[in-house]
Amino acid sequence: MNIEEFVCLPPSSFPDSGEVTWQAPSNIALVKYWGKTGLQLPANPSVSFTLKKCQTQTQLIYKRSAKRTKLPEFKVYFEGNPAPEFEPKISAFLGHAVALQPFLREYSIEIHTSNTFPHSSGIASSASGMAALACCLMDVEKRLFPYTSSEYFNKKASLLARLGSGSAARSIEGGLVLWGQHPDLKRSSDLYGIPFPGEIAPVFTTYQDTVLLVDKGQKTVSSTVGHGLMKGHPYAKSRFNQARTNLIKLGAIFESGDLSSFIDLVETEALSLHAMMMTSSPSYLLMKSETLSVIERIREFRADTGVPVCFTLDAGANVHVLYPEFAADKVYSFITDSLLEFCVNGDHIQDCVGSGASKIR
Ligand code: 2P0
Repeated sequence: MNIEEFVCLPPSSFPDSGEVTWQAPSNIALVKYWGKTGLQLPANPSVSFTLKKCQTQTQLIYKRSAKRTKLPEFKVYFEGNPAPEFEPKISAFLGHAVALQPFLREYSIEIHTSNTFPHSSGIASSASGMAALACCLMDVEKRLFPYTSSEYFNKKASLLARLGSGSAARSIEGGLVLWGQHPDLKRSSDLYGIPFPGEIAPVFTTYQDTVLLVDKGQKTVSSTVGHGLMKGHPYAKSRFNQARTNLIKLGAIFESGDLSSFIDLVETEALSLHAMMMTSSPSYLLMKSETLSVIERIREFRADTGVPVCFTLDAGANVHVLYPEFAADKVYSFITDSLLEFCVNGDHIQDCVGSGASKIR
């Protein structure tokens, strides 16, 4: 589909007011999106696990305005308090949304949002936050156009979320989500995320992710700036090709359930992402010494015990420890005994694969 096909026609009538609440999860990429073009289009396709516990819940209250405006008037509240610091990002997001949902110009809106994970945890909430808001907007669209199919709802919610934050495109669907066009993967699109096409071995449907909070500080370089530094990066072309190749390899691994190949590929992706940061101009480092200590301990434990545990990294210092459910007891003892000492106050989040965005009311 082209983006033009997602533009709403004028509805036959406008409700005076309404409210809706959705929650959407965070996700952790296995093949990383790093570098973009145009309007939040990815330079390479990516795939992620949808998470279950790290969620944003958003209530949207909408009222018909006295006059049509260029952008809907809006107010944002975070955990019950006015949150003007979110306004620039939401204003930019709504600017994109009105182009696809012109009916929004008829309304003023209130956005009340909160996270299930602590906001000072260093876990990015842009993916879950933009996905939850996009689902609320799609819910209003469905009220105006009741024949909207659930497939169209999800695709357009993902597309809207992507315009707010690229990785948010992968926070609508559950399980393993593919975002970005690949010639060998049917129905893949740069515009929105879809459930990963192909067979998925059962082991990957209940995978565990313990997020180790080794650093809760503000990142020195934002992801948006980091993506921008891939323009003119000396290794960009090789990196985008590596990601495309890894995606196809991972598709075969999803089918076979080969955990040792999974571990090798996922760790290579994580370190390749950070290698791009370290070789950008200007160069920068988001890993901390604790990040490296955790990685070394995971590799030692795996070599000593044969337990199939591995790590991945987001654009930050925190470590996602990934392992199959059958190894959960052994890995959790290892985490408690050997890894929590590197976390701020021992803080960590115990998460696993989840089922995607859902309507609360
Ligand atoms: C990802 N990350 O695939 C990659 C890997 C973090 C590490 O996309 O500028 O918040 O809003 O598109 O999506 C984080 O960047 O950046 C990210 P924008 P986003 O998840």
